[in-house]
Amino acid sequence: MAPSLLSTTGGLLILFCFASAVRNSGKYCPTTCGVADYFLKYTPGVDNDLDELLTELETIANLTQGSEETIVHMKDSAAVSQKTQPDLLFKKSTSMLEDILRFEKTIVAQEQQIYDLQNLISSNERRMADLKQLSIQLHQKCSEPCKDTVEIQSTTGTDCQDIANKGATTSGLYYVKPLNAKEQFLVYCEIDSFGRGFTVIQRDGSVDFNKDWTQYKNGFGYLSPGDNTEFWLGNEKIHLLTATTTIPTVLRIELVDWEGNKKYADYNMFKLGSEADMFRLTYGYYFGGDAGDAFDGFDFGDDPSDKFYTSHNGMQFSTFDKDNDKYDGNCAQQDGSGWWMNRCHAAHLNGKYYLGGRYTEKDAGEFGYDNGIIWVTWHNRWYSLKETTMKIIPLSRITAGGQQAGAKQFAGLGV
Ligand SMILES: [Ca+2]
Repeated sequence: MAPSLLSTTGGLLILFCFASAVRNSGKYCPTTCGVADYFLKYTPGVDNDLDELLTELETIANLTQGSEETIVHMKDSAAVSQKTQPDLLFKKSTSMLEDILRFEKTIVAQEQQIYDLQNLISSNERRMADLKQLSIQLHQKCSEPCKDTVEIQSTTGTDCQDIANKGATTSGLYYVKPLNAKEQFLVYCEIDSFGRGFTVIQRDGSVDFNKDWTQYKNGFGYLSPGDNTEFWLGNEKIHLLTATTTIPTVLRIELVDWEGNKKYADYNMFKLGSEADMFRLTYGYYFGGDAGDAFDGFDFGDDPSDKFYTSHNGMQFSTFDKDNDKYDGNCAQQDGSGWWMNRCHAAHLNGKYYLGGRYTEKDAGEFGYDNGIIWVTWHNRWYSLKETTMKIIPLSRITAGGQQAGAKQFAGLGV
């Protein structure tokens, strides 16, 4: 009996754990649907366990019946023996009476066991009914369309500065439609108290940025009104946002390390080429910041050509499935990211996330190259930054309120 009872109870405990997880997980309907399916798959198993319990109870009941018949038979035999041969069978009948007492005790114990088992069955049946009810509720919930509670602001414009110029003062999600764009698309606008509207094009942290050409072209990850999710806006959109503007665009890069320090670097006249030109990165010049100019390359001391071959201005975009770098091998594949690879990099903001920051060649997988989230003019190539943000703003607005104001405004991912 015991193993069957244990497995039944254990199975129910697992089910209840999942039931509470559903409630806690809240808003993501697909997960809830998955749990409902799980319940339905599990129900026949629990039903089988209950059937087995019933069968075993019947067996015990039969055994008890048999014992009772034996006792009656023994009592009769003792009576007959005492009548016919009282002297010879006296000792034997005494022993038989002791056996009868033992049997009677066994029967009482078995009846108690049956009573307990019946209680357990009733309890299991109640729990099954509860589970069925829960399953029905989940089904109803999952058949409703998933409600999107994300708030999208109503102001639209060619970019976030245009939206701020129209009076928007709240950071959040907005639709923008740059001059040559065929359709509008969603962006996160960071609007500060100086009326500056930054269009955020990248937020990186723990999410895997090892994606293919098409994903980098169209964008991936999630935009959120609270700016606490990670994403790549998409090369095509970044191209549209920067290609047709009459005022030069400043790219602001913001970095956070594992000690919580924040630094930034600005590049003026930032543009992304079209897909025909492999989304080539160009900028006019380093516009300042306290993180240093890693886009200009870095002299690692390995080779005199280090700086030349790790600069990024003028590089085309590479992904593991589209190698446009200046290296015999495939930088994007070896470093697990899409980026404006040279041979390969001094800045690598779509790199791999390393908890705590410091990592080694051994940590870096099969290739063993520096594949972290790197800005080498601040921390060396074996230190992976905790968070990065890339955002753009027209040059005419960047200095409003002072250069440092933008850096102070930067709140971080809040994790
Ligand atoms: Ca190559």
